[in-house]
Amino acid sequence: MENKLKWYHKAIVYQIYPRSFYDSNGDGIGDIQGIIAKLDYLKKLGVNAIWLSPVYRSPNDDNGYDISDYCDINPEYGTMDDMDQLILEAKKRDLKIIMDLVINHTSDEHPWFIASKDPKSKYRDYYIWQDKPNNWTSFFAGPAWTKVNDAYYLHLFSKKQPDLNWKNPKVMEEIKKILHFWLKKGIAGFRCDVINIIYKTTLEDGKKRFVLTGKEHYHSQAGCHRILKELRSDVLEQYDCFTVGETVLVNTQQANELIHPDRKELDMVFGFEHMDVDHINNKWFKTKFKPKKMMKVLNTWQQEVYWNANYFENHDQPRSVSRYLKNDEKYRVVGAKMLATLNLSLRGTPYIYQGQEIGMTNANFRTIEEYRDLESIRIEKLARKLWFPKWLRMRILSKASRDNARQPLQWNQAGGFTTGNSTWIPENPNKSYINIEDQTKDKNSILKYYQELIKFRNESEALLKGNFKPYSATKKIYSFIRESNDQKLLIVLNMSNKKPRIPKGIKGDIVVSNYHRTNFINPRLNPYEALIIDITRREA
Ligand code: TEU
Ligand code: CA
Repeated sequence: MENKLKWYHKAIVYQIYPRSFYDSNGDGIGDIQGIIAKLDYLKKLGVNAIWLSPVYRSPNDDNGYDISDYCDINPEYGTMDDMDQLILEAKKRDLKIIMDLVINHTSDEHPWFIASKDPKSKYRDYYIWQDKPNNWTSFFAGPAWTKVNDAYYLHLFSKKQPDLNWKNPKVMEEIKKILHFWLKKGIAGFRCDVINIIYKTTLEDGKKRFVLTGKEHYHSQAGCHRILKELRSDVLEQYDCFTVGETVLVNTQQANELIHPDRKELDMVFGFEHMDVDHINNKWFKTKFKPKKMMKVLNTWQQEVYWNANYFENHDQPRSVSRYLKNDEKYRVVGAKMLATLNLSLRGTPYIYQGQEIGMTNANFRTIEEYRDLESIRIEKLARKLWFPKWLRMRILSKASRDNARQPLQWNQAGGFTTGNSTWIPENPNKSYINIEDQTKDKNSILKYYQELIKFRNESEALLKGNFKPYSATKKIYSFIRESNDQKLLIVLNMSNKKPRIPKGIKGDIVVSNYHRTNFINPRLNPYEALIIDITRREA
C-alpha cells in the first residue's frame, strides 16, 4: 500500500458550499468569483483540493442537487467563463478542483425529463415510469412516486429530483459525455452523490420499514458495481483524477466492495456509520452523544476499510462543535481543536467543510421561516401533522437540520460574506466573535491550529501513510497509533469535558497539543485535550 499512494491519498480536501462561501457581487448569494477571490485564503490554510458542491444550472429545489444542465453554470453563481477562470486560478496555486457529480437523478426541469413526460418520446426510458407506484418511500419522507398524466415516476429524493433509469444504456452514454466534458477542462475528480443507490434491480414492493421502504431493491446492487466499473474503464482511467463516493447506509464490507483497487470502481467513500451514533432510527431523533460509540465505529472503519475518506462535517450534517461537545460555548475552542486533531490524524484522506476551520456552530434559528432547506421544511410539516408541539418541532430542527451547516461563512465581525444588505439564509449573530479575520490575528485560534496541524501532517510519514492501530477506547479517551517505517505517533484525545487520568505508561515527545502541554507532570487530561506524542524512539 505505502508505495501505491497517489496524490489524492496524501491530499487534504476542503469542501465549498458555493451558495454560502463568499458573495462577490452583493446579491446575498455566494458565487464563483467569490471563490476565486478567496483561493489565497485556502492556499494559506494548506489544503490541496477543493470539492465544490454543485454549481451547475439548477432550479435550486435542493440547492443544486437537482441539475437541469450538467454542462452549464447556475447564473446565480456566474458563467462558464467564471468557471474556467476558477480552474485556471486554482491550477496556478496548485489547488485541484473536485466537482459534485449527481447522477442518481436530474431536475424535473432537465430537458430529458420534460421530454420524457410524453410516453412516446425517446427520452421516456431515461427515467423510471410505471402505471402504478410501488410502496417505496423517499429519503425526504413520504412516497417516492409522483403522478404525471396517467403514469408515475420514481424519485428517491424530492419530486423535483426524478431518478434516472440506469438500465438504459443511453443514460450511460450521456453521463460519459458529461464526465469527459469536465475532465477535459482540468477537473481532478468527482464526489459522487448517493452513488451506491443509482441502480434499481427490481421495482417490487419493499419490506415495510419506518424509513426507506424499498431500499433492498436499490442499495449497493450488482448493477451499480457494473456501472462504476464501466465509467472508470471507459472514461476516468484516461485522466489523472479520483472519485469519492457518497455512499449511504454502507458497512465496511460494502465500502471495500466499492473501493478496493483490484475492483477498479471508486477510490474512496464517505461512510455514514460514525454519523449514526447519536440518533435512534433516523437522524431527527437525536440521542445523547456517547464518544465511545463513535470510537468503536472509527476503529472498525480504520482497520477494515482499504482507504478512508475522513469527515465530521459537510453540507448535510450539523456542526461538529455543537454536536459533539458538552458545552459548545465554554469548550468550543479547545473542542474544535480536538476534533481537528482526530479528523487529521486518522488514516485516510481528510475532508474539511467550510467554517469547520474556525469552529462555526449550529444555526439557532428562532422561527421556522428562517429555514431554507426543503428537507427541514418537509419534516416540520410532517411533524405538525402528527401534532408535535411547536417547541419540539423547533428543537428537532435546531439539532438536525442541514441548514445548520449552510449559513454564510463568517469572514469578519460584520459577516463579510456579502456587500449587500441581505443574505439568502440568515447569518449567525455569533459572527461577531467567530470569524476568520479575528482568528487570523490570534495565534491561539482554531484557524491557526488547523494551519499548524496541516503543516505537521504534511511532513509526517506516519500520518500520511502509516498504519493504524487502536490503543484504547474508553468512555472518555480515544487513543490510537499511526506508524510508518521511520515514525511512530500516539494520538490521545479526551473526548469529554471531564479530567480523566492519562493512560498509564505513556511517554514520548509531545509534538502537537491544544493546551500547549510540554510534559506529563499534570497526570490528568484537560477537557477535550488532544495530544500527538512522538514515540518513535520509546515504547508506549
Ligand atoms: O445526500 C444524500 C443523503 O442521503 C443524506 O445525507 C441527505 O442529506 C438527507 O439528509 C437524507 O435525510 C446527498 C446530498 O449530499 C444532499 O445534499 C442531497 O440533498 C441528496 O444527496 C440528493 O441529491
Ligand atoms: Ca453573488
